[in-house]
Amino acid sequence: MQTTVVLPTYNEAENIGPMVEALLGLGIPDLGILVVDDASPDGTGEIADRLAAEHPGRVAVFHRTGPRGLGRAYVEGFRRALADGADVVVQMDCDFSHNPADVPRLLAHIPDHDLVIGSRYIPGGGTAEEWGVERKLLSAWANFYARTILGLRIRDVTGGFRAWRRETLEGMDLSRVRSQGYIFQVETAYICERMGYRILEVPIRFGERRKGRSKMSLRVQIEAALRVWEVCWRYRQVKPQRAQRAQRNG
Ligand SMILES: Nc1nc2c(ncn2[C@@H]2O[C@H](COP(=O)(O)OP(=O)(O)OP(=O)(O)O)[C@@H](O)[C@H]2O)c(=O)[nH]1
Ligand SMILES: [Mg+2]
Repeated sequence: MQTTVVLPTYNEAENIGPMVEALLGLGIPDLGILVVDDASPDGTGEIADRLAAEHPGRVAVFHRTGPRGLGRAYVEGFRRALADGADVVVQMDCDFSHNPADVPRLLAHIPDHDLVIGSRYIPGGGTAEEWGVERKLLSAWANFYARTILGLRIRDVTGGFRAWRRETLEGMDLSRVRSQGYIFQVETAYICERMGYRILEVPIRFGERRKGRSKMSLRVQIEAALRVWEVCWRYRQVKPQRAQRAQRNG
């Protein structure tokens, strides 16, 4: 089973090396890493190239040009991973907020599920201890807001630590994903649940970013909140695959 971890990076020069080493150090057979860098001004892309040279066949780098954005980077990264033969695609942040040691716990459930989510909002999960009350409330509120408007059962719809089966990403049709930024997480969770895929959440502790600066701003957060409504409208016709099949058959 070939597993590809897609790591989007924008100014993660101090984190990319330790993250790649930590992932390779897990000892997961057939694990590859695809770094998707958006021309980071801090030289993350060049560091990633050196890592790829040190670990041929295990680490690859995709240098995006043009407008940057988390959603854009993930869509193109997922496509590349599938084209290169991945059976399972893992997505995670590169700043150690997602603990690489949790990857095996996500992968353990992939044989019986179409999507496995590392979840902060189920018993046993949680957000960074370093966060103040304000930041914790903001994160929980954003998640509650999105899942309530969209009527989702998934508890953590805004997080970005997930393992996807190849068949799920193919069935969801990545070409319809429109999100350019952080709302990508909500959009893909929504499509997946609406289509009736088997989704499991496993608890994770989200940590504070280890090094570097945050790219999240108030403007980005407000934009994401408004985009939830757009996602709601865009996929109103999407029905579970099983229901569609049943309708066609009879
Ligand atoms: N390729 C690419 N990666 C991005 C972009 N924006 C963010 N990322 C990466 O996506 C992951 C999550 O972004 P973060 O900036 O950590 O977002 P966050 O966790 O909500 O906020 P902080 O940790 O507080 O910065 C990190 O690995 C980032 O480097 C982008 O425009 N392009
Ligand atoms: Mg982060």
